[in-house]
Amino acid sequence: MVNVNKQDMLLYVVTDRTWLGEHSLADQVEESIRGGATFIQLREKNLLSMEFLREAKEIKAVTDRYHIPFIINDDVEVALKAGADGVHIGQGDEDFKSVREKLGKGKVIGLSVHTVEEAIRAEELGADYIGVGSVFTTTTKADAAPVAFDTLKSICDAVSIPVVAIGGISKENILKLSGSGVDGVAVISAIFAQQEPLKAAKELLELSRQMIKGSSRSYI
Ligand code: TZP
Ligand code: MG
Repeated sequence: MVNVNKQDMLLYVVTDRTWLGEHSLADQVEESIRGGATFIQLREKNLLSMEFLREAKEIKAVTDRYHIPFIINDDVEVALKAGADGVHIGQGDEDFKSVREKLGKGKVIGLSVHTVEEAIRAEELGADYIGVGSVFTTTTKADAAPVAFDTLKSICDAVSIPVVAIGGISKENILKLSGSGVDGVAVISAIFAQQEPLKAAKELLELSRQMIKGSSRSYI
């Protein structure tokens, strides 16, 4: 049983193997956690199930050691078999209710939303948190639709579950999210495309803390 807190969203790290070089994903994930990552999502778009599962187990061994929540993008079967804390799904993925039935109540389901209506619906459905983006321009996800600051703010005002912003967030622009009400940032390239993921995570965590200060949403 895992409860997602707003603090877990501070530095939400989504994996990507594009920039690994000679490093292993598990090592880079560990570096990001040592730097301050508060949540890990394993995101694989091109792996076969067997390999995905093997990797999920490997990353889970790392997140377990540091007691960091660990979830899987899209694949409910892999999440269950690997003993992950849950899944993250998008609007076009498997139906929320069917995912909840398969996972059970004790697991985390994060849902991507782009509008206030989708956000309210996500909360009604029982999503544990929502991801909102793309808040800035990104090249990491080809079909990422932009979400304006005002929409992001309206979404944060409309729900009480944790909200994490995603898309093109870097140490250069993260403070532009101040005042939106988000509880943290989800990042890929700002960690995995960096020479030193540990250092990058450290800087981003500090900036994320600064960014959420003065947030209009109260901490429970
Ligand atoms: N969903 C919306 S934007 C995005 C995803 C998965 C990509 C985020 O990657 P980056 O490198 O942090 O822009
Ligand atoms: Mg998806």
